[in-house]
Amino acid sequence: MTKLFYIPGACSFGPHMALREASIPFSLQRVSFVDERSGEPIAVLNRAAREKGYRAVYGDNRPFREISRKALVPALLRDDGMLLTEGSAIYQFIAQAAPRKSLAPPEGSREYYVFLSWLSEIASRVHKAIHVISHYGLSGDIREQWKAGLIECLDRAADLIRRTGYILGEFSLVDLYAFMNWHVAVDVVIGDFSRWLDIADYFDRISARPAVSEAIVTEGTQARYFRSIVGVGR
Ligand SMILES: N[C@@H](CCC(=O)N[C@@H](CS)C(=O)NCC(=O)O)C(=O)O
Repeated sequence: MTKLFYIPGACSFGPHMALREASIPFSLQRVSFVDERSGEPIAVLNRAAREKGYRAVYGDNRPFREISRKALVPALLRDDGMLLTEGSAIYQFIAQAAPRKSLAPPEGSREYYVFLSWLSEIASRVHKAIHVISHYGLSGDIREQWKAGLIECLDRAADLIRRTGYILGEFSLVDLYAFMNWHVAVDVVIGDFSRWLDIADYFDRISARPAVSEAIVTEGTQARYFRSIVGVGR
């Protein structure tokens, strides 16, 4: 059975929601962290833990590197034994594995390339900005430049949502990828939601989807903020 390696509330949350949207049978394998030297569990992977040294583990404290050399989530072990990494590839795989669910535009269509373009942009401008700002403690001009790129991308997505209800005009996995990163961007980088209050109903619509609610409940407290950020802004 397909297996998703995940960290609660991390970027593996998007593929988790997507697998549920696609109704693909899957199991979840949690990845956690231990101190490199002592082997003691690390509760939160923050900058201090990174500086001390850590190891990602799964199951019975087995090194996650045995599964994926880069040791990052999401990592999706397919039924045929292939390990797929990188969120943008995983969303494409999930959409294509469930064609009747219409989670992406038809492969090869013009719209499909717009879908790919958004996946790539969210990965490289939004998620990467969150990553470098939060994990490497960027400050000053460099932080502002990453933040401006992230906001510019989300503003363009917001314009499309205002016009047509969803980023691609109808629901697709790009909305889940944006939904998740938008929350983390507000939480970690921007600090408040006021800039996008007029599209709060979009976040309500996404978080009310059964697949999304199930993923939030399954991942527990660390995923709860995916519901709360709009409320905080209101
Ligand atoms: N480019 C990768 C980024 C993956 C990534 O940074 N994953 C983070 C969680 S959001 C992770 O596994 N962090 C654990 C670590 O840094 O050791 C993607 O888009 O999937």
